[in-house]
Amino acid sequence: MVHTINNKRFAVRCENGWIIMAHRYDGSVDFDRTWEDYQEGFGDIMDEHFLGFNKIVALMLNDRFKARFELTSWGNETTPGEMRYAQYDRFEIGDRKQNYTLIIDGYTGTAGDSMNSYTNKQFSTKDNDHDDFPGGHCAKDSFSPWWYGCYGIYQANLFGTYADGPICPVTGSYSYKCIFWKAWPKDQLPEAIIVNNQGYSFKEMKIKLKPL
Ligand SMILES: [Ca+2]
Repeated sequence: MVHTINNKRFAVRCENGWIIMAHRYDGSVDFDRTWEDYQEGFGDIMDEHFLGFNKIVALMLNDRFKARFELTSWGNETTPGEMRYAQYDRFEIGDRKQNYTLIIDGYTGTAGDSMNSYTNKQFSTKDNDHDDFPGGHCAKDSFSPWWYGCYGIYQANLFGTYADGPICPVTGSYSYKCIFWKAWPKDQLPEAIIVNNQGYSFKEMKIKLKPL
């Protein structure tokens, strides 16, 4: 249970002092949801869920946070799945008036830095377009909310479609529609679909926060 300085009380799931902000591992919860859903949060904190911006912003008012993105690959008959992470020493999310603008910096980790292009980007959902692309609507076109820039710099899409295996079944003129991370993994798919890892979809992803 968290009790913030602005008098909000809510339950969170913690792991070694890290608060789970988002968790996906079986596709049981749809992440292509509305702006209001992302404000309120959805899913069960013990299962797949997104904590919700109302709570995340309350946390941000309380403390300064670092963030850790954990990605687990599927593996195959001979190689087990592997967990790698990207940690950021600076992680801030602006309030509702700022459309939950992300500030992210200070990468260390093993998964590569696929978040650097998203700093200073506002959040978009299928019903609320705040991306940098005047001619399109990235969240709607990609079936996934995110802190979008424009099409040319897609690097990560962790709220994309959940695939039941490593190959993203969602196709179209642009890929990157499943749980995608540009920097990893490079060697687990046939050559034809590993370009920027756009055809890969992770088995599990977690975004966690810890006070500095
Ligand atoms: Ca747009």
